[in-house]
Amino acid sequence: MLELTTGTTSTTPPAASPAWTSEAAWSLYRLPFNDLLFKAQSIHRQHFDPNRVQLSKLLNIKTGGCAEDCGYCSQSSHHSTGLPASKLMEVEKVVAEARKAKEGGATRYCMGAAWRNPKPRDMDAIVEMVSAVKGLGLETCMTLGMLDREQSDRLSAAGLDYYNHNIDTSERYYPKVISTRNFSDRLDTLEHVRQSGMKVCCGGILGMGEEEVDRVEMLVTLANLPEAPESVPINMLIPIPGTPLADAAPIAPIEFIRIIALARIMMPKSFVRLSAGRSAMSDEMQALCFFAGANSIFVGDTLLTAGNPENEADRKLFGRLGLQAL
Ligand code: SAM
Ligand code: DTB
Ligand code: SF4
Repeated sequence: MLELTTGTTSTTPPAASPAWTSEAAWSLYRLPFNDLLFKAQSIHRQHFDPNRVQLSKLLNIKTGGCAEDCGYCSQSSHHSTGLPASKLMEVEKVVAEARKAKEGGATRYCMGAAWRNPKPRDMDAIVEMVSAVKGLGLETCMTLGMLDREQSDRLSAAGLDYYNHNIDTSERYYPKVISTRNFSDRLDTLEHVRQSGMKVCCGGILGMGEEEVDRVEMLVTLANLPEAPESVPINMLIPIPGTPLADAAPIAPIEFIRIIALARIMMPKSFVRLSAGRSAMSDEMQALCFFAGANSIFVGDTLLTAGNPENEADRKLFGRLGLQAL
């Protein structure tokens, strides 16, 4: 093999970004808490304004009746959660809601549908939603389940900025949470999204009964994707009565904060979103998450089906911490 290291004729491929090993990630995770947070905050400051937080708003454009059996989800038809299923929302209604979100300070609008994957008959309406919401001057994001390459190309051409598709947990723990698809199905869709030129929003949920090592492994998978996701939502399970995970033991706040810090260190340029579960967090826990490098949240009192802090509570929290919207 030719190993030319100088000049312009080198045949050595350019160095790939360093891969994260499980060992390296675990060593960081186990650092004394102060060392871990200091490191995360130092890295955060190299890439972001530490006092600015990006605001996203969610809208459920199609509720309930989902064919998948995700153990955490209120919208799966496999669980009895009492949530009535609805049809796909009309485009005008979506645009009206997006306009309100913009007035409320959100810069990204994320539309979610309780689907295993979009059907061909849904695509025209979806594409219209993307163009109309983008026309308001908002960044657009959708989360519609699995996509084939043709669908991701169509969404990208319509101007969709981000696609959210979470890996949720480690590959090892995945079958304990979902049986109707594989971890690798998730990775396939993420690849289609990338190949179509969209930005990737991908993270997971903590507090589903997984072990600490599963949380670290989830981050190793994310950080080792060919390109790290631009947006990494870290959700704390909102236990939903009627789902298999309704009685899962809650995660200890310090363990949650450690994962936020690790995500910041392993994916230094990504937005790390403190996502579902903020209603069950104290101001102090959220403050430590921001210190550990979280720099994005969902705003508004509803996520998809579950609650989120009122705008007024977030306004007060931002005031107390001296945070500003990005
Ligand atoms: N059907 C699409 C899918 O699964 O990709 C989009 C909607 S799904 C509700 C989006 C994400 O929300 C899930 O991947 C999961 O990470 C998160 N989520 C759903 N229910 C949750 C809950 N009860 N607590 C915390 N996060 C939840
Ligand atoms: C993500 O990681 N969290 C959001 C968004 N992506 C789509 C969804 C949270 C859902 C919380 C439960 C609910 O509202 O039903
Ligand atoms: Fe369906 Fe998504 Fe809920 Fe899973 S998380 S049941 S795919 S809506």
